[in-house]
Amino acid sequence: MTKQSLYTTCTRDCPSACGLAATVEDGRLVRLAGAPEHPLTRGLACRKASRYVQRAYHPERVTRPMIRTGGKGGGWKLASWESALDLCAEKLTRIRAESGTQAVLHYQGFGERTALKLLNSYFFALYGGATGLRGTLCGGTGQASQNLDYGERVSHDPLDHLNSASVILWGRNPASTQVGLLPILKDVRSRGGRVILVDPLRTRSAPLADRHIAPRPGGDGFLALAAARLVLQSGQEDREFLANCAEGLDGYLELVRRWSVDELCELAGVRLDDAAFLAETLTVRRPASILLGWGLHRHVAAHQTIRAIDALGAVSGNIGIPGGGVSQGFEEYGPYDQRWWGHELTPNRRTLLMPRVGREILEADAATSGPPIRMIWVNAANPACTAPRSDLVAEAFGSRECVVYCGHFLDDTARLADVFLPATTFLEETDVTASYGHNYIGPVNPVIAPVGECRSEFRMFHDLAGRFEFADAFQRSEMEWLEAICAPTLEQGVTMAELMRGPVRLNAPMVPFADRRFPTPSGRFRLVQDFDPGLLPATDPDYPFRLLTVAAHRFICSERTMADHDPLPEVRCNPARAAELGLTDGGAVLVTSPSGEAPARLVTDPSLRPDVLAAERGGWTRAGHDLNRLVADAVSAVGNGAPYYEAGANLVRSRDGAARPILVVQHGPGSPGGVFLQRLAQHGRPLDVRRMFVGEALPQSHQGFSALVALGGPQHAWDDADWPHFGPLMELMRGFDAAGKPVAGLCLGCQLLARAWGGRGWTMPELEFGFVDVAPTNAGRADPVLGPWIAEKGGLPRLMEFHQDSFDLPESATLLAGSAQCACQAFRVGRASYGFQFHMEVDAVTVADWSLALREGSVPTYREYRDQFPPEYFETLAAELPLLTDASGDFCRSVVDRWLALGNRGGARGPAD
Ligand SMILES: Nc1nc2c(c(=O)[nH]1)N[C@H]1C(S)=C(S)[C@@H](COP(=O)(O)OP(=O)(O)OC[C@H]3O[C@@H](n4cnc5c(=O)[nH]c(N)nc54)[C@H](O)[C@@H]3O)O[C@H]1N2
Ligand SMILES: Nc1nc2c(c(=O)[nH]1)N[C@H]1C(S)=C(S)[C@@H](COP(=O)(O)OP(=O)(O)OC[C@H]3O[C@@H](n4cnc5c(=O)[nH]c(N)nc54)[C@H](O)[C@@H]3O)O[C@H]1N2
Ligand SMILES: [Mo]
Repeated sequence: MTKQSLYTTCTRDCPSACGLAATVEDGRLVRLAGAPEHPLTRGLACRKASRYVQRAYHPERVTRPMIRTGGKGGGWKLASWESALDLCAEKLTRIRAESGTQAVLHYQGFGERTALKLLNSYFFALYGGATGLRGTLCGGTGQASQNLDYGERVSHDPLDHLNSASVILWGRNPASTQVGLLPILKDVRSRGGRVILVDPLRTRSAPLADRHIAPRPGGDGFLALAAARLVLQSGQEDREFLANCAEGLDGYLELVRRWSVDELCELAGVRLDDAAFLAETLTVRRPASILLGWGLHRHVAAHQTIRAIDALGAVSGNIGIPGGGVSQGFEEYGPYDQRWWGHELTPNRRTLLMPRVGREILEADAATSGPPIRMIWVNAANPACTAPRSDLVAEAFGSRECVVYCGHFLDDTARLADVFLPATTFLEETDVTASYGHNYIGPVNPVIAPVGECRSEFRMFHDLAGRFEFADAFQRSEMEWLEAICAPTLEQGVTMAELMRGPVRLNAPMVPFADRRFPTPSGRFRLVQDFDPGLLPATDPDYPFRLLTVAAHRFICSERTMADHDPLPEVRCNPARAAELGLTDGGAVLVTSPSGEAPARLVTDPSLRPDVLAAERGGWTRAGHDLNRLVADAVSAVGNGAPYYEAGANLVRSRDGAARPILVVQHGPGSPGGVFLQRLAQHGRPLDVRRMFVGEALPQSHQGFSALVALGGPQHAWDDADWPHFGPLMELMRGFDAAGKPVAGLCLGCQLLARAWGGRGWTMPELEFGFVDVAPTNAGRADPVLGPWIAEKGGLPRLMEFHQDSFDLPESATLLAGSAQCACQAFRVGRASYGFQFHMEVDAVTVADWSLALREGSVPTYREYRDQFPPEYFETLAAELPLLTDASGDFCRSVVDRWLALGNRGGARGPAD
C-alpha cells in the first residue's frame, strides 16, 4: 500500500481558503485535514472540508459528459468528450454566425475562484465577446461602499487582529463561515478582550462573543449613528483624526444629530445599553477591530450601513492603527494579471445584472439593443437555485436553445442544461488560489487523478479553443498559464516553484492606512453625509417578517447532493409569533412573499426577534427547497448587489398540513422509502412510520389515517411465520381501499398488496437487479396515476429493480406495466390501490449501497446471485447512476402527486357511494 500526504489549498467559496493536508492511500483520497504550515489557518479546517472526500466520490457526482436527447423535456445520455465538445463548438460557431457573439451568455459563478478561472472569461473574449455579468450575488456592495470612504477598500491582515483589544463581528458568522478566524477571536478573549456580535440572529458565533446585539435587519446604520453620537457625547472622539485625516465632518455631525440617541436605538431595534456598550468598547477597549460580514451587503441600502460603520470606526479612533480598522474582505482575484480576463479585447461587450439575471435574459428576448440570449455557458454556479427569483432564472435558462453546464452534480441549473461537462474538483486540479478572507495565496495541487472522465475547466476550454480559429492563443500548459497569470506575485520575488509548494503572503499591509493617507482625491477619509431612511424597506403588513436565508453551517451555498436534503427546508420563527398565526412547532407551512410561496417546516425558536424568519440558503428547488423564489430580484443602491436579506415574508399553514397522517409500513432499514416519502412530506403530509423490523405495531384500522404506503424489504411476501404482521397488514390494505383511501405497495409491499387481493407469490429463476426497461400496458397508458407521465414522455424511464420474487396478478387487478424478466411491474386494484414492483423511490446513495451489498454478498437472501453480474456491470451502473436516478426520481414525484390526489376523489374509479 502507498500512503502519501500532499499539500493543497481549499478553493471552495469561503474566506478561509485553508491550507490542507490530503492523505492519499493507493491513489484514493482518504482524509482531508488542515495543514499546520499555513500561517493563518494553522492546521484548522472545517467539517465541510473533511466531508469533501465523500463529495468527490459521491454516487450522485456526474463523471462522464452527458447530452440531453429528445429536446427540453427529454432525458440524458452519456457522451464522449469528443462529441460533447464538438456539439458545443458547433453551437457556438453557428450562433456567432447567425446572431453574433452576444447571443451567448457566459455565467461564471462563485464555486471556484482560482487563477486559471480568468481563462474561462478569456476564452469568451477570444470567441468575440460573449454577454457577461455585472454586479454580484455576493460581496461587491461592501467593496463599492468602502471605496467611497477610503478611496480603496483594504482590510487589515487577519493576523493583525491579534493586536486588538476588541473585535466586533458585524453581520458575520465566522463560527460557520470562516473557521480561520476562530483562534484569533479566542486569543482576543483569552487576553481579556471583548468580542461583540451584531446580528439579528443568534448564530453559532454568539457563544464566541461577550455580547450579542440583535438589531432589526437593515437597522445597523442607526445603531452605528447612535454609537457615534454616544462617543461624541462622551468626548472620546478622535479629534486629531477628524480634524486632520477626514473630510465632511460638518455634514457628518449634522447627520449624527438628526435623531436623538433614543430615536436611533428605536430605529435600529436595539436597547440603549447595547449602543452604549458598543460605544464604550470602541473607545475604552481600543484598539477595536470591526469585521464586517457579507450578511451586511445583502440590503438595498447596504452602503449606508457600511459607511455609517466606517465613520464610527473613524470617530472612535480605530482607523489606520494596529488592531483596529473596519475590515471587510480581500480581492480573491487581485493578485493576478488582470489582462487575462480578456475584457480589453471586447470593451463593448454586453453585461446583464447578476442579481436579476433571470429577468434580464427574458427581457433581452424583446429588447432591440442586442440579440436575444440563445445559449448560456455556466461555470461553477447554480443560479437557478442561488439567484433571487429563482423561478424566473429557471424560466429563462429553461427556454434557451442551448445551455452548457460545467460542474459536479445535477443541481437545479444543470437540470436545465443540454450539455453537462463534468468538472474536476480542486482535489484533481493544478492551479493557484488566493482568498477573499486573508492575504495568502497558495497552490492547488492534484492529490488524486480525475474521478471518472472529469476534466478541469482549463482543459475543457483549452480543447474547445482547439476547435476555433483562435486555437493558438490558448495553447499553453497549465504551468505556463499560471506563470503568466501570477506575474504580479512573481514580481514580488517569489518563484513559481515556491508558489506551488506552500502558502505565500502577498505584498499587502498588515495595517492599511497606517500613514493616515487615503487614496481619495483629498487624501482624506470621507465621512458619510447622506443617509436616506427612505431607502430602507417599508414593512408590508401582508409580509411582516424579514426572511433571512443565511449561510448553512454544514454546507457552502448550494453545494449539496439530493441525498443531503431534508424533505422541506426549516424556517425558524419566534414561538409567540407562531402562536399568533396559529402555527405549531414542526408543522408544515407555506412561506409567502409578494413573488410566490414555498413549502417549509416550521421550527419555533425563542432566540429569534419577532420580526424575522430564519432559514438556510442553498437548498435545491428540485429537492423541495425553493426559498429563493420568494426573494425579489432587486439591486442594491451601490455596488449592484443582491438584497436577499430584505425579503418580506409571511407564514401560513400548509394546505395539507392539517390532513390526517399517512401510515407508512417499513420492512427493513435498507428500504427507507426515499423519494416517495420525501414527496409526501413535501406535500405537508404528516407521516406515521411503523418499523416492523424493530417490532413496532400496526394500527387496528384505517381510522385516523388518510393513506397507506407499504415499503420494500428482503422478506418473502408469504413468510407469515417470521412476519406475523403480514396478515393484519393485508387486512389493512383492503380496509384502506374500501374507505377510498389510497394504498401504495413498493416491491415487497407490492407483492403483499397482490396477496391481499388473492395473488400468489413465487420466486423467479434469477434476481432482477438494476435499472431496466419497463413497458406500460394499454391500461397503464390510460391510468390516472401513470398515464399522464407516459403521455408526456412517450414511455416510462428505466427503473431500478431489486427482487427475486414475483406474483400472479390478482383476478380483479389491472396490469399497468411489465419488464422482460418480470411481467407484473405495476398494477391497480380495488378503488385506489397500486402495486409497484420497481423501486422508483431510490436515490443514488441507496443504489450505491445496494450494489455494494450485492457485490459483497452481505444480504443473505441475495448472496446466491452474486455472480450473476460481472464487475463491468457495476461500473456502467455507477457511471449512469446520476442520470438514471434523476429520471426515476422525477417519475416517482409525478406518481406520488397523482396517487395522493386519488384520495381527494375517493379512488381511481371516482368517489365511493
Ligand atoms: N458554512 C458555510 N460557510 C460559508 C458559506 C456557506 O454557505 N456556508 N458561504 C460562503 C460565502 S459565499 C460567503 S459570501 C461567506 C458569507 O459569510 P457571512 O457574512 O459570515 O455569512 P452570512 O450567513 O451570509 O451572513 C452573516 C450574518 O449576517 C446577518 N445579517 C443579515 N442581515 C443583517 C443586518 O441587516 N445586519 C446585521 N448586523 N446582520 C445581518 C445574518 O443573520 C447572518 O447571520 O461565507 C462563506 N462561507
Ligand atoms: N437566499 C440566499 N441566496 C444566496 C445568498 C444568500 O445569502 N441568501 N448568498 C449568495 C452568495 S454569498 C453566493 S456567493 C452565491 C453563490 O451562488 P453560486 O455561484 O451559484 O454558487 P454555489 O451554490 O456555491 O455553486 C457552485 C457550484 O460550483 C461547483 N464547483 C465548484 N468548483 C468548481 C469548479 O472548479 N468547476 C466547476 N465547473 N464547478 C465547480 C460546485 O459543485 C457547485 O455546484 O449564492 C448566493 N445566494
Ligand atoms: Mo458569497
